[in-house]
Order: sequence, then structure tokens, then C-alpha cells
Amino acid sequence: MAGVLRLVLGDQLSREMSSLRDCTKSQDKILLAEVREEATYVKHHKKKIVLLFSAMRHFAKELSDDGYDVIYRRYDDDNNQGSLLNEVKHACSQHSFDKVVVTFPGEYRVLKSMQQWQHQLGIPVEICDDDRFIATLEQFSEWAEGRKQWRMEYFYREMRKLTRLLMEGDKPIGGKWNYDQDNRKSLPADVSPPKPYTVSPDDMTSQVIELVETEFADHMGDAKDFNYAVTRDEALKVLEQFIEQRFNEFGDYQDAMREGNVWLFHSHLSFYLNCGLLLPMEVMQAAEQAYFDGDAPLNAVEGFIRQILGWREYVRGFYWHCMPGLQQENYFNHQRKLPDFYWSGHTNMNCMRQCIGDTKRHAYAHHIQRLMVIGNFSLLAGLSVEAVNEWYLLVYADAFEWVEMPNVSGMILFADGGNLASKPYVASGQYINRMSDYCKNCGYAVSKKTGKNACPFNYLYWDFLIKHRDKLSKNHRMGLIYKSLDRMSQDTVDAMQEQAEQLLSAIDNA
Ligand code: FAD
Ligand code: DLZ
Ligand code: SF4
Repeated sequence: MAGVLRLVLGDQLSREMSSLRDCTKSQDKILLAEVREEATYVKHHKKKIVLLFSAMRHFAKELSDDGYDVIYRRYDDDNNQGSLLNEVKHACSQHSFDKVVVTFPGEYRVLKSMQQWQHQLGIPVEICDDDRFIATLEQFSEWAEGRKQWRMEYFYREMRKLTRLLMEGDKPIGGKWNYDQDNRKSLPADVSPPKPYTVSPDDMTSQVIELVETEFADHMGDAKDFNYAVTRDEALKVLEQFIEQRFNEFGDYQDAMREGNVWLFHSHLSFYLNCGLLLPMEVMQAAEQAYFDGDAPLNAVEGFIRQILGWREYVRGFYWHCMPGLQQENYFNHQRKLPDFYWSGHTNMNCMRQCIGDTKRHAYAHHIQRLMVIGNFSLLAGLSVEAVNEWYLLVYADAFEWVEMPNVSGMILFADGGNLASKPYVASGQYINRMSDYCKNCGYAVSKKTGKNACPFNYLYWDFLIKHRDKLSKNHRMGLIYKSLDRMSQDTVDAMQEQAEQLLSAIDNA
């Protein structure tokens, strides 16, 4: 018996990984590799690379300290092989293995490559299910295939029944499946969210920060002030602090935005859920326990569990069910290049300046910033589906294609024509004004639809609805909006369209 080579990817940093199950310490080897191919196929934000490389190094050290035989390839090793396949080939040339075992990856691109490895390596390659997720891919497909519409809400109810989370017999606790109506409050000026949990970089993280500043100098952001968790113990503290300090208000202010505060009452757990330091089930169980202990109200607990058991599971099933076709979808045939301010953050629209600024600083923005500000603008301005997907994949430290693409192509761009969302998530400046304090510090007037300092979200919104009337007016959820449009004077409509055209031409000609 020659043993097994167990490859662990940068977003699979969990002891519970299916690829590590039945590992024989005396025979098998575990491989983790920092490689150019994964670090540069898009120009990931510097903080994202620090997070993953440092978490990989810490995880590898924990495994070695526990007696596992670990091969760890650093990015700056002289004989770094540059890709996962070449690292596996190299390991196979140095040692004899019966087979390679790896857990199902989070991207179609990587899966397609892995499916060729057996042929390229000449030994069996076993790709195990990623059972950190609650629903299997088959469960999602079975659920989806029987229906015309794939609404997350119905999938979520199935997941509640399956896991028995927040259930009383066969009924949802509290009598309702969903408390979203209670979760749309704006944030009063006198409410101060607590500071987020931060970790001072240890020597290992400091070395990675230096490496990233040198090797990825032209990637977005700054690595120097990195202060995220990089071990499971630290990530558990982030969870503990969320439950103690923020969970109570999470539901109420889930959709709120405030200038200068990106963290608010959100959990900041997506970094750790997605790279494996935390498991979704343990996080949801901790949330449910907080409800039973009286530490958080039902609207917060149900809302939080719905994000993970509903949305997170749903988008993963959706991605694999719809790939590779999802990648090509472009319902409105939008092709516009990204404006420069997506990279610089320099724009007079304060909401965009704040949300892109937060993203650049932290490799993080919360859901409503991603959806109703940057996402909203991306759709209203007709930006290229491919370019917007690439942007979202590289700027956020929690971004992997399985979760990024459904949110971008499905949720914000409606590129799939409505398989994921029942109508486009578009809104005028009024929504942003209601949910944030951004408009107070903006040179544009949110109350104005036309004229010199009219809010661009206003005229772009109506221009978008006019342009795509043939595709959208039959949608029964859009009927009232088109009725409002029809009540506007032709002069207003003309003026809005002209202003929209000027702004869009300025992007094209920049
Ligand atoms: P919280 O608000 O505290 O929510 C708790 C958890 O719920 C999150 O950690 C996350 O795991 C899960 N969750 C919430 N909403 C979603 C969702 N729509 N899809 C999947 N999981 C969800 N999330 C990512 O993890 N990676 C991405 O690349 C990503 N890209 C996005 C792109 C767009 C355009 C949009 C609109 C949303 C995207 N999201 C993505 C979803 C969501 O914005 C983030 O999960 C969330 O902001 C992470 O911050 P948090 O941990 O503080 O979340
Ligand atoms: C995102 C990322 C980066 C930046 N670097 C690595 C790496 O060097 N080695 C690795 O194993 N994984 C990395 N990853 C995560 C992979 O891109 C991820 O596993 C695939 O996209 C599949 O989800
Ligand atoms: Fe954004 Fe318009 Fe408000 Fe300015 S006025 S912050 S552009 S919504």
C-alpha cells in the first residue's frame, strides 16, 4: 500500500472535509499549495489573498502538529509549480500514491480541470462530495426540476423541514416561515453598532502580508492593515462576538446602510464559512441556541438562518444546476465596460463612493451595499455581465464563483431572465435615501429626477424601465411601476432619457 495524496484547496480549510476522512497518518500525505494560477486567474483583492494564504498556512501547521504528514507549498518557494495540477504531479513524482483524493471544488472551471486529472496523472482521482453544505446537488436538482419557478422561499422551507431548525413539530416556530417584513428598518442616528472583532497579525500572517504586498502589488486594496481571523479558534470568537453583541439588532437593521460604518450589525462570517474555518450547521445551531436562550429575537434568528440555510444553500444548488449555461446568460444583452470609478472609487455619487470605498478598504461590503447600490447601478447602467461578475469575484474576500455568480448574474443583473429573482432588483435614489444617510452628503439631489444636479439613480431607473419595457412590462410584479411611468409627462420622460444617455456616453467615452 502506497498511501493516498489528499489535496486540500484554499477554501476547504476544515478538519471535517470529506477529502480528509479516513486519513491514515502513517501512510497518507496532505497537500496544500499556494499557486499563481489560483491567485491570479482574476486579480483578487490583496486582503482576500492574505486571508486565504495565512489561513492555509495556519491550517497546515495545525495538521502537522497533530501528526499528519503535510506537504505545504509556499508561493515564494523556488520550485513552486504554479498550478494545482502541477503541484499534484510534482508530489506524485516525489512519492508513490495509490490515488489522489480531493473534495468537490467551488468553481466549474476547477471541476472541469480536475475531471481530467486521472487521465493526466495515470492514477485514480476521487472527487468526494462537499458535505459541508446541507443540501446535496442532487437534492437541489430534484427540487428544481419539478417546478416552473425556483423561488428561494420554497426551497428554504424544505431545508427547515429537513434540518428541523426553528421547527415545532411540522410547523415553523412562531407560526411564520419568514419574518422579513420586520427586517427593513433604517438605522436611527443615535444607534451605535459595536466595533467588529479584529485580530493582530502573528508572525505567520505578517510574512504573508509582506509577500502579498510584493507579489500582488497591482491588485486592489491594501494588505498592511489586515486584521481578520485566520484560524478556526479566532473565527469561533467572531461568531461568539456576533451572537453576544450584534445578533439582537441583526434583523431590524439588516438592510440599513451608514456612511463610515460597513460592519453595522452583520455577522462578518462569510469569510470563514466560505474558506472552511466555520461550518454552516454549527453557525446556525449557535444562532438557534441564542433564540432558545432568549438572547436574540425571532426576527433576527430566523432572518440569519434564512440567509445561510436558504440563500447560501440555494445559490450553491442553483450555480451547479445552471452551469455552464449560467456563465453565458445576458438577458438584456448588456455590454458596457465598467466605469473607472469601480476601481478608484472616485465619483460624485456619494452612495457609490462609500460602497466602493468600503469594498476597497475591507474586501467586504454588506449585502444591501452589494445589491441595492453597486448592483443596482451595474444593472441600470447596462454594464457588461462578464465584467461585473469578474469585479465581484475579485473584490470580496468571501467571493468564490459558486456564490458570487448566482448573486451577480441572477440576483443583481437579472441576466438569467428571472430564474433566480422574480423581478429585477432595481430602485431609484429614494430607496437609497430611505435606507442610508448617503444622500445627505451627496452633490446630487435625491429628490430630483431631471436637471443639473438630479440624482443619477432616478433618471437611470426610469430610462432602464423604458428601454426594457418589452421584456418587463408583462411581469405582474412590475405592473404598478409601469402605471407610474405612464402617468409622467412626455417632457419629463424625454429629459430623463436624455440625461441617462449623456451619463452612459460619458462612461463609454472615458
Ligand atoms: P450577514 O448579513 O451576516 O449574513 C449571514 C450569512 O448569510 C453570510 O455570512 C452568508 O454566508 C449568508 N448569506 C447572506 N446572503 C447571502 C446570499 N445572497 N448568498 C449566499 N449567502 C448569503 N456572499 C458570499 O459569501 N460570497 C460572495 O461572493 C457574494 N457575492 C455577492 C454579490 C452580490 C451582488 C450580492 C448581492 C450578494 C453577494 N453575497 C455574497 C451575499 C452577501 O452579500 C454576503 O454573503 C454577505 O454580505 C456577507 O457578509 P456577512 O457575513 O456579514 O453576512
Ligand atoms: C482564491 C484562491 C487563491 C487566491 N489562492 C489559492 C491557492 O493558492 N491555492 C488554493 O488551493 N486555492 C486558492 N484559492 C481558492 C481556489 O481558487 C478555490 O479553491 C477554487 O476557486 C474553487 O472554489
Ligand atoms: Fe446616491 Fe443619488 Fe443619494 Fe447621491 S443622491 S447618494 S447618487 S442615491
